[in-house]
Amino acid sequence: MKLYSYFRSSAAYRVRIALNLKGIAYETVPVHLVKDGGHNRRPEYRAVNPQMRVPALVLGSGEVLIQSPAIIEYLDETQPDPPFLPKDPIARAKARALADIIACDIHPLNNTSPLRYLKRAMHQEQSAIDAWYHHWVTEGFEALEALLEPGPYCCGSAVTIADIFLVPQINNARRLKVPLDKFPKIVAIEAACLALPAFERARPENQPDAE
Ligand SMILES: N[C@@H](CCC(=O)N[C@@H](CS)C(=O)NCC(=O)O)C(=O)O
Repeated sequence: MKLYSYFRSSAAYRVRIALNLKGIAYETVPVHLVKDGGHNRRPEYRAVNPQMRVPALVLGSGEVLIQSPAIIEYLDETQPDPPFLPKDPIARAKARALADIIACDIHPLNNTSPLRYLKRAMHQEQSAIDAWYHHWVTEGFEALEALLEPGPYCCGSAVTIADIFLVPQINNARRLKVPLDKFPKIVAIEAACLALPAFERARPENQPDAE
């Protein structure tokens, strides 16, 4: 498999963790999201993913999958071991809800394109953009902190999609200097996950395109 990725992309980070947890070997194809206005906007990459975002996963068959939640579900469906969701339907819905807080309610507001739009089209100062970023991460993390069950992982003793989505979002929050002292459960889960080789190998600084 080939993963179009950018070391700092949290959506690509999710898929790197998922591939590592499943023990699937893949080749990284770096797509720089900042240089020259973003290499993701070049026609070569647009031909891979018309949405011009990373990640995109190219399967052995040549089929291209986009959108990290869809890719992660595909991996879990085609290679069920280890499972990314608990067996019990209520527990599954809860794990999905934690992942959705990040994927649907935090990440889209703080992604490269919306932040760039705030700056260039809406003429916002960097301080206002930083405040926007901090606000949505803090609000989302407050909800997560209240919902998290006793660890070591988001949903108890096994890693689930909630951890796969949470760890990259914490990395982003740290990079953008969001204070995390109000979130001891989130920080403890991050430490537990990063102690696992699948998470460690997926870290931005361990990628071939890391700067
Ligand atoms: N919902 C998508 C989000 C993908 C996404 O927005 N990726 C960002 C990096 S984290 C990106 O490629 N941004 C480039 C841009 O917006 O120009 C997913 O989960 O795959």
